[in-house]
Order: sequence, then C-alpha cells, then structure tokens
Amino acid sequence: MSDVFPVNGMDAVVFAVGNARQAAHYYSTAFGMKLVAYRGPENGSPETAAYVLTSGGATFEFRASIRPGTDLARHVAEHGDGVIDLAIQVPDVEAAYRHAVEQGAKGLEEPYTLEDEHGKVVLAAIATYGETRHTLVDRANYSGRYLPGYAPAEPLVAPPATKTGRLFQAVDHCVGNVELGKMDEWVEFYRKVMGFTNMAEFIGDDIATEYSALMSKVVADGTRKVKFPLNEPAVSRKKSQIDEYLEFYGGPGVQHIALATNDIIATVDHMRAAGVRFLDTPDSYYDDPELRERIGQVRAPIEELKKRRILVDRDEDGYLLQIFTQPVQDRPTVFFELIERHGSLGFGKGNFKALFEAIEREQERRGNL
Ligand code: TYF
Ligand code: FE
Repeated sequence: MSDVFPVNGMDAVVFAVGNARQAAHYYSTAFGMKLVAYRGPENGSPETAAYVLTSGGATFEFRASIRPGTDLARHVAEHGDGVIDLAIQVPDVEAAYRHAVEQGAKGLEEPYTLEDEHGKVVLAAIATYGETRHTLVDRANYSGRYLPGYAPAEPLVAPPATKTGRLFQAVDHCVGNVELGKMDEWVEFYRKVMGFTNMAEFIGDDIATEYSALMSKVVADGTRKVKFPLNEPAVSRKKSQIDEYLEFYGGPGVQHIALATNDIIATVDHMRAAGVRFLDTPDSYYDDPELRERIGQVRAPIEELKKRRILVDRDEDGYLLQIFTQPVQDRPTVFFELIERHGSLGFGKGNFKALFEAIEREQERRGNL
C-alpha cells in the first residue's frame, strides 16, 4: 500500500507563552536546551518575540506577544502558556496539504515558500483539536538554523555536564486532550487526513473505570516517527484529570510532550537540581516483589530508579524507563515526560495505575478532585 501522507518526523513544537525571554532561560537552564535563533522587533517582527531552542533533533519555539491586542496575546490570556503548533516534516508540502484538505482537514495556511541566503523552506498549516495546528514543513533545501526571518542566536548558558552535552535528543510523542466522546473522532481524523493507524496500546473502558478516569488511543505514522496519543475524560467517581485540563486550559489542547533521553538518570538529576518538580511515586511501587518479577534486569539497580522516582515497564519488545514532571506553568495543564526506551515501543501500560494515582494526589492537593 502506498503511503498517502508520508512524514519524515517531528519538526518544531511551538509554544505560546507570556514571556518568551524567560521561557528561553528556563528551557536552557532546566531542560539543557541550546538557544539557536531569535526573531523580534530588532529583525522585522514588530508584534512577536520568538526564541528557538534545540536539544539534539528536538526543536522548541517560544513565542510571546510584545503588544496588547494581538491574537497571540489573546491566546495566552485564554489558555495560559501552551502548545500552539505540532509541526511535522513532510517530503512534499503541497501534496500533503492538498490530501489533508480533501480528506476534510481545515486548511489554515495554503502552501508558501520562505527563502533566504541559506535556501528555502516550504510550509502550510492545517487545524487539529482545539486551537492547535499542524504546520507541514519541508526544509530539505534549507541549511539555515531554523527558518528564514530568524537571526542566529548564541546559547544562553553552558551545555549540561552530561556525556552528550544535552538532556534529551528527540520528541518521542505528543499527547492531546480532547473533549468527552471526541477521542474516536480525532483518531478518525488522523486516519483519514494523515493515514495514521492505531498503535496497540490504549486505555479502554476497563482501565478507565478502575482507576484512570480517562480513555486513550495512540495514532502514529507507518514508520512510528510521529506518535500522537489522544485522551478523553472518562465518567468515573472522581473528577478526571482530563476534565481538570480542559477546564483550566479552556478547551482541548496538548497535554504532554515526551522527550527521548539516553540517560534518564543524569537527565532527572540535572533537572531536579535546576528546580524542576516531578510526580512522586510511593516506595511501595519499588518494594513490590511483583515489580522485580515483571521488569527483570534493567540497566540500573532498582534502588537508583527508586531514589529518583523513575518508573519502569517491560513488554514483549523490551523495556522503558519514564518519569513525568509536574505541570510547568501555574495552570494544571502542560507537562513533560522523559522516556528512555530499550526496545519497548509502548507508553508504560504497566505504570498507568501508579501514574494515575500520583496525578490524582496532585489534583487533590490543588483542590480539583
Ligand atoms: O503518553 C502516554 O500514553 C503515557 C501515559 O494523562 C499517559 O505517557 C497517558 C495519559 C496521561 C498521562 C500519561
Ligand atoms: Fe506519554
């Protein structure tokens, strides 16, 4: 079968924030990212300041309005800091955009080309859940740092003192929260528009009623380079964490970004020392003899994982280590996951119970349970 919507991988994750200068600092010091490009009133952008940071193959752009009355200012006033764009690299923007719109996607920007002395980039944009968009990007003929119009910028701080000089190297997956009853519609959207298929891992009715208060399905492109889990709230005794998000974000949006790391222990140590807070996991998770049986040998002693509250899961393909930050802004909305994969293609199914209990303890502390 020919791929109707080939993708090359994730491009940038774009955040709308209240203060991009300070966000650039936080993601430099706490996430070990490298500032590489800037656009603002000094170079032709009178309304918006934008900072572009990278970590290996991952790119984040932080945009803030520097004037009142802009759509970006409205977005931040309404949703708080959040993700406005999950950009995807495609080999043929024109073909991808036409296919998407024919299949019912809402077109936001017709294909256009940006050029400078480093070459050209082709872009287009379609809408997805809430106010989120997917910009489609072809940068195969571009050797500049980010996009034409952005000036090179130098790192704000020295790289983290890890073997690689970074804390993570790629975006592993990006999760969306949608409204009750809408998950399957969005799964269908990604199937029709992008030819994405369901991955085996999901949170169904059974898990939802028992402890998660959410349902989840994962769609991915055929090569598994772009993975988008989708959550919806489930009706249960307690208020769903997804409802909490929808209430405080003011609608559907990106819930978490998972970052792939080769050394989750060093990454967590750096981030904690820099002030990032993670979800707590009780001692009982590590002291449970069933855990040792379930996960077998992993690359670090369980004591080292326990010290840092890192979770571990194993399936037929291998194992993974993962941990979740607290929300990274005042609203209980966007958070990050760190994930170190050793063969496993899953999302930590065996950790769902412990994870959702930890999230519920946080909801309770916030008075939202
Ligand atoms: O991305 C995933 O599916 C895992 C598990 O609210 C998960 O990280 C699912 C829902 C959620 C938090 C984590
Ligand atoms: Fe995840």
